[in-house]
Amino acid sequence: MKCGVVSIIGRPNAGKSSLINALLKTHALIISPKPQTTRNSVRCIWNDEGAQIIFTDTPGLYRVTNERDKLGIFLNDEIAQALADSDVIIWLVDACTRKLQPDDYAAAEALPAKIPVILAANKSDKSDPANAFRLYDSLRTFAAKIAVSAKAKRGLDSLIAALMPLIPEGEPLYDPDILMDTTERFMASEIIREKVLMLLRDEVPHCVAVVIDEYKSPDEYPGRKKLYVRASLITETDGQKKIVIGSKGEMIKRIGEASRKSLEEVTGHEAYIDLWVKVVPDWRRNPAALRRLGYAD
Ligand SMILES: Nc1nc2c(ncn2[C@@H]2O[C@H](COP(=O)(O)OP(=O)(O)OP(=O)(O)O)[C@@H](O)[C@H]2O)c(=O)[nH]1
Ligand SMILES: [Mg+2]
Repeated sequence: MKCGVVSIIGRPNAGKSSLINALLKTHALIISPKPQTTRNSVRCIWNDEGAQIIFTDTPGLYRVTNERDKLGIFLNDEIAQALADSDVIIWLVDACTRKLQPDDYAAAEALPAKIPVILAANKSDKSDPANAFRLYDSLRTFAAKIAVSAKAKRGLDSLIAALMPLIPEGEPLYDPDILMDTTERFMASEIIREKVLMLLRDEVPHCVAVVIDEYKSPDEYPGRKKLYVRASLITETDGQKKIVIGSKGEMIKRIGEASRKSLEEVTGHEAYIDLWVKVVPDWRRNPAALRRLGYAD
């Protein structure tokens, strides 16, 4: 048997979470057109007869420019930890890239020297990746270069084939029935955050965190017919709170409705979701608040 950990890193919006969903043929991870969707590194488990690959999703590469940006520091810690724990790294870039950015040079330097790196160019359904390959090739050597499309499900077998020789021998770390190394509560909070990203505009979603206050599943409480979730949406200001609630509560109702549908699909239970909106001033800069919101190790 082979078993190894493969971290996927790259700029925000490159399609890292989408690629893992495509590889696992599920919608396990939340995705959105807005950058900085992913905030925690999450392990997802891929199995076939001879191998288990643990794909670690990471937040988009992010440059902290202000020491008070404690959420940004946490995102970077998540990436650094994932890199350190990897057997192989996939650097996922956008096939449409026309010019390297300062972040790309910083990423090339942050990659550990001893771990093999595969360059994967995503969104190859939109653009020929030849130019992106040429640009990133100038930054370092790669174990392989693969064109993929998470959306069109292209290049996935080639990516697995390129990974396989780099995966060490070893027994599986996870039971083959396990899809993700997270809790149902975490998944529920991510589903709600995905709807916040989908339905709210501009900067507002980035100022929102979700806390699950109560989670009662029929799996644990057989007397219950429905899954009950009570969650708080945390904003930084009163103005954001008003936007999240919307006029006559219309926005929070839409977020709740969309979350309920996704949660029912994922858990297979009828669900009831009770959403509250609370202000925690400046939570993204407040280490104690970040700890309570799950953005701390
Ligand atoms: N055309 C096209 N769009 C894609 C592809 N893969 C992902 N996308 C879109 O790109 C956007 C970002 O996808 P995500 O998977 O959230 O990207 P990410 O790299 O995880 O982003 P962060 O978590 O913010 O770092 C979404 O709107 C996806 O639908 C692809 O292969 N082709
Ligand atoms: Mg993501």
